[in-house]
Amino acid sequence: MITFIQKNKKAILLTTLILLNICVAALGDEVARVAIGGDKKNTIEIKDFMFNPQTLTVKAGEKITWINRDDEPHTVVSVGKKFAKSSALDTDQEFTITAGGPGTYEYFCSVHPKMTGTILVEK
Ligand SMILES: [Cu+2]
Repeated sequence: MITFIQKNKKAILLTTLILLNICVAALGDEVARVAIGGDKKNTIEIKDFMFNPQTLTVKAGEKITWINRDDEPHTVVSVGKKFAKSSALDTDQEFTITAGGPGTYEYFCSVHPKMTGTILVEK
């Protein structure tokens, strides 16, 4: 009888450990996904002479990154010079700013002024 209980306890302990392990593995996966998502979250792709997304909503203090996926050089220039402008971005080159206070920030590409985009900064 004692032996049976002990075996049973071992089985329960083992099952608990396995379940715990699965939980930790799942959690680790989730954390990794969030980290990747965090990186990509405020990214604006420049492709086919367009900023995508055209309007991006972020929170004050968050980072915003543009990445040029075209073979043409593009720039990011703030209307009214509300943030520093980029240099001419080559293919796959990135440009990052930190969002300022709440408001609407319009920008364009100085090489192709018809290319425009908007950043909405929330509190
Ligand atoms: Cu351009």
